[in-house]
Parts: sequence; structure tokens; C-alpha cells
Amino acid sequence: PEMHQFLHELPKCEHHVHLEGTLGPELLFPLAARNNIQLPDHFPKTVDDLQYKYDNFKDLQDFLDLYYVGMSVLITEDDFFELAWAYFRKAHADGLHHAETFFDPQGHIERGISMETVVKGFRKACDKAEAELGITTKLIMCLLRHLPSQDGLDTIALAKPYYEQGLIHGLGLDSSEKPFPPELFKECYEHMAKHHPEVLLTAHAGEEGGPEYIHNSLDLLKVTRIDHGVNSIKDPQLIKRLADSQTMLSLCPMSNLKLRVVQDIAELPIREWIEAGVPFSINSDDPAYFGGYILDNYLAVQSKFGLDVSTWKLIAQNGVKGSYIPQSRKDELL
Ligand code: ES4
Ligand code: ZN
Repeated sequence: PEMHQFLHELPKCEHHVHLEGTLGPELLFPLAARNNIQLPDHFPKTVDDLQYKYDNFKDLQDFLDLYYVGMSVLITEDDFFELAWAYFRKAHADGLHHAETFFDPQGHIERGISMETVVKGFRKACDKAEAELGITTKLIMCLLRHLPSQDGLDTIALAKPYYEQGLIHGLGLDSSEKPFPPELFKECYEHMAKHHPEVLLTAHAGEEGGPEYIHNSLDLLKVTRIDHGVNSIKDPQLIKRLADSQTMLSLCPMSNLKLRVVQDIAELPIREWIEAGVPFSINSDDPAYFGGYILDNYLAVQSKFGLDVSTWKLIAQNGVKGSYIPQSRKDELL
């Protein structure tokens, strides 16, 4: 209980949360009704049946199949606003101070929803979170790696005005990892580096893919952060590389458990990373699907690792240092 309060008060930053992954049954069904969306026949019909699916994913793809259907209930700018605003409120109640949030525009554009609708709705929630909750925010657009690289380039072109106006701050890469290695998206990342050099580059790597997915994300995509990175532990050279370059990993403990990346949170290489000096943050990924927001993820780690106060302070500091915010904001949080 003492540790619960300590972890609640610790200044937390989140670097790995998909806004579409904050869509739980309690909002999904009302939105489907409000927008007259006919969910597929195989889709669970009740909150309990849907929750049962959420509790029993076989792997990443099994989750993604449900995640893409789930997001099909999001239609209007207001839907996107409501979704993100509910997330910021929950995270604020957990003691969150800074959020770098992913979104998947291709999952909406292919359904006929415009980039403008998506970005305006999410941005409105970001602005409200900054004004009313004191949370600093960043939006990171992710490309879906199961779609062709050309689709990624087209999506970047659609997002160009929002990058130029500073309304989107990063580029990420997500969806099914294994058959879609980072090298497929080299052109997309090169385009961003050339035309929008101020934009944060990150990519999911080493969740299902091996250490070479992480090396190649660093070498070919020139990312400065790795999302997940769990499989880095299989390559001692890579661990040294991450420590030397102080490249932060955005770890998602409950996600890794629910998607069976590990069988137990205790298997995560947290002690090894700390010992080697690899910075990492603790994140919720798709909190509505994996059963916990940011504080739940901190508590899940604590229950398995029993870390001491100074180690937790180091983890929180690394999260602040690895955030995409000006030094003045870092000083406030440290
Ligand atoms: C995701 Cl856990 C995870 N991995 C890859 N892509 C994703 N999109 C949403 N959640
Ligand atoms: Zn993710």
C-alpha cells in the first residue's frame, strides 16, 4: 500500500499507448449504436463476451484482428476526441504527467474517414489535456507495416500539413511485426528525416521479431527509440549498443503478458537492462484490451520485481530524459 502510493506519486511519462487501444467495450458498443455500425457476425455481442476475448488473446495477430474491427466504430471528430479525452483523464488519475500517444490513420482512412477528422479530434483532446490536466502531449502517427510502403508514403503526404503545423510530432511503425521487417519502410523514414528533420522517429521492434529487427530499425530507419525491444536481451552486443547510445525502450509489461510474448512478467529482462544501463519506460500499449492503464503496469512490475525506491526513481528519470519535450519541461518533471 505504501509502494502503491509512491508509484502513484512518481512523475510518470507514457511513450507507448495506441489511442485506438484505449477503446474498451463500455465505449465501443455505444459508439457502434450511435454511428449505426454493423459489427461483423463473429464479433462478440455483449460486454462480457467481448471482455472474454480480451482476456484470451493467443498472440499479437489474434489481438490485432479484434483491434482493427474495434476501431471501425470511430466515425466523427467527436468520437476521436471522446476516446482520447477519456484516456487522458484515466492516465491523469494514475499520476501521468506526459503522454506520447500513437494513432493509426491508415486504419481509418481505408474506411473513408479523413486524416483531418482523426487528427482534429485527437488534437482537441490533447489541447484539453494540456490546458485542464497539465499533461504535456505529443501525437505520433504510426504506419501499418502489413500495408505496402507506398501506402505509408501516401499517408505521410496526407499528414504533411499537420507535421508542418506541429500538430503531429512523431512517426512510428506498428501492426504485425514478424513478416514485415523494418527495412521495408526505409523510404518512409528517409522521407521524414529529409523533409521533417525535427520529427521523432520510433518503431515497434523486438516484440515478436528478433534482435535483428532492432538493429535494422536503428541502422536503416534511424529511429532514436525502440517500442517494446523485449528481444534485445537475446543479443549482448545489442544491449551494449542500446546502453552506449542511451536508446530508450518503451516496455509494455501487461501487453507482453496478454499477447504471450512472455508467460510471466517476471521473465522480462528488467534487471538485466538496469544492470547494463539500458534506459526503458513502462507503458500500457493498448490499455483497454490488456487490462490495465499506466499505474497498473507499474504495479505489475513491482509485484514481480520488488524494486526499491531508488531504482524506481531511476526508471522515472529515464522516462523523463527519453521524452520528446524541451529541457525546461524535463527540469519540471525531474
Ligand atoms: C500493437 Cl501491441 C501492438 N503491437 C503492434 N502493433 C500494435 N498496434 C496496436 N497495438
Ligand atoms: Zn504498441
